[in-house]
Amino acid sequence: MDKDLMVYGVTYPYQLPQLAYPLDGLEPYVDAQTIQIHITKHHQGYIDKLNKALEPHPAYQQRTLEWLLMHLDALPEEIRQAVFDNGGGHFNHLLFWDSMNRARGGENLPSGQLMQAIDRSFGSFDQFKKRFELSALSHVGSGWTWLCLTPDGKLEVVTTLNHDTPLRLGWYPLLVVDVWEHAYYLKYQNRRPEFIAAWWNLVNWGSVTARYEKALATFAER
Ligand code: MN3
Repeated sequence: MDKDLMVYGVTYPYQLPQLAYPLDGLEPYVDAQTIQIHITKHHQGYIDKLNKALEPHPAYQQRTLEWLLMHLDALPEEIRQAVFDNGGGHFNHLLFWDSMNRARGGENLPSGQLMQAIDRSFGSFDQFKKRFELSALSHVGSGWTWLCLTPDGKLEVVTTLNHDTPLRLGWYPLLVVDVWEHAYYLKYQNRRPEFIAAWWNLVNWGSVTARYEKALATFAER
C-alpha cells in the first residue's frame, strides 16, 4: 500500500461525531430509540474500548484510525484484535452516520459525476441498487454493505463481516449501511429487506459525492 486512505483522519482519544440530524431526524424510516441506543450504547462502547486498548500505546495514539485499520499486521499482538473490532466499529459507524441525512420527501438520487460513475460501473442506478441489496440481504450474520471506489477508478459493492472494512482492500469507502441486527431490530425485527428499502430514503448523496471527489483526488495523487 503506497498511500494511506484518509476519510476522517481522526486520532486518539476518539469521540462521537456531531450528527447532522437530531435523534428523531431519520423518522419514520429509522426510529429515534434505535438511533439513541445505537449511538450512546453501541458506538460509544466501541470508542471506549478502542481508547482503552490504545491507552498504554502512545506510539499508536498519533496514528490515524485509517492507518491503524490498514496496518493491523504491524500492531502489537495484544491490541490487534481490539483495534480490528473497535477501531472498525468506530470507523464504520462514523461513515454510517455520515451516509444518512434527515428524512425528506421525494425521490432521493445521486447526481452529476457520481451518477455517471454508477451508470458506468453497474449499468444503471437500479442495477446498482439491486446489487447493493443482494449483497446486504444475502449476508449471513453481522456486517456492513459498502459502495467503494477502487484504485482503478471503478465503483464496487462489497459486504464485510462483523467490523471489517474495505480499507484493507485498498478501496476508498463512499457509502455504508449497518446490517447488524441492532441497526433495525426494534422497528423491523427480522425484516432486514424492509429496513434496507426504507434506508434508501435517508442516503445523503451529497456526502457520498464529496467522498467520491476526495477518493478520486486521493487515487490521482498516487
Ligand atoms: Mn452498529
